[in-house]
Amino acid sequence: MMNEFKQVLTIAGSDSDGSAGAQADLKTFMSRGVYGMSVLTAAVAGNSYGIHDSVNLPIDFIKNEIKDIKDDFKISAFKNGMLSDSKIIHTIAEEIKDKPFGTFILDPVIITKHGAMLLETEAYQTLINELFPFADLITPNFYEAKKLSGMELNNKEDFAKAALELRKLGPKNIMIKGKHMDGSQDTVDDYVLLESGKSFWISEPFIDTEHINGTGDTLSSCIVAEIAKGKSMENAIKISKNYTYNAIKNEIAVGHKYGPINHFVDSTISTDLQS
Ligand code: PXL
Repeated sequence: MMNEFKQVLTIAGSDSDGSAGAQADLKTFMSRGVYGMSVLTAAVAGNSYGIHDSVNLPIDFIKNEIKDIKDDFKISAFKNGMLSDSKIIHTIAEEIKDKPFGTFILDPVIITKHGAMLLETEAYQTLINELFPFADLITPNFYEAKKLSGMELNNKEDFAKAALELRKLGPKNIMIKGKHMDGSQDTVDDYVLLESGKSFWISEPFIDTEHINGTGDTLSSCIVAEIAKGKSMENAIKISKNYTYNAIKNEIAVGHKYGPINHFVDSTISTDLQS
C-alpha cells in the first residue's frame, strides 16, 4: 500500500535564499506532513541582506502551471504568497473562483512587517475586489490590517473593531497579526475573529532576533497544512502560531543578516488539539 499524503498548494513567488516565498511554504508543508506543490508567480533574487532583483512570470505560463495542477491532483487547501501585479491577481481570481483547490488562506502580502508597501495601488484594489471574497481566512499583519480597515490599532478594542471591518471585504475568518517591532514588548498578540463570531487572542513571548524572514509565509502555510489534515480553523490557527513561534525561537545559523526561521521544529501543542 502506498503512503497517502494530503496535497496542498502555494501560489507564490520564489525567493532565492530559501527563507521566504514558495521555498518557505514548501518547507513548512514538508515539516507538517503534507505534500506541497507550487504555482510560481514571480522569482526574486535575494539573500539575508535584502531583495536585489525580481521578475514576474508570464501570465500564460502561470495559467499553464495551474492547469497542470488541476488536471492531476486533489488539492485540499491552498494559499497565496507574492502576487505582484493586477494582471496576476486577476488571473488567480479567475482560476480559483470555482473552488478547485479547497480552503483558501489569503496572505495579503501588501506591506512588509517593517511598514514598506509591496503592492501598487491598482494591484491592491484588485486584491481586495477580486480575491478577498473567496478567502476562508486572511492573515494581515499589523500594518496591513490598519490599511485595509482604515483604522488606527492602538488597543485591543481597535483590533476587534478592525476585524469586523475586514470581514465586510468578504473573508470568512480574520487573523490580525500583532506588532513586534517594539523591543519593550513581552508578547506578540494576534487577534482572531472566526466565522462563527467567536473571537480570541493568541499570545507567544516576543523574541528579539533578526532571524524572522518568511514568518508570515510560514504561519499561513502551516494553517493550510493543518486544515488539509482535518483540523478546525481555530485549532489550525493555534497550532500554526505555536509552530511559527518555535521556528523563530530555535534559531539556525544561516545568512549574515535577516536570516530564515527554523522549519525543522515541531509544534509542541499539535497533539493536544484533536481536530
Ligand atoms: O515574506 C514575504 C515574501 C514573499 N514572497 C517572496 C519573498 C518575500 C520576502 O522576501 O521574497 C518571494
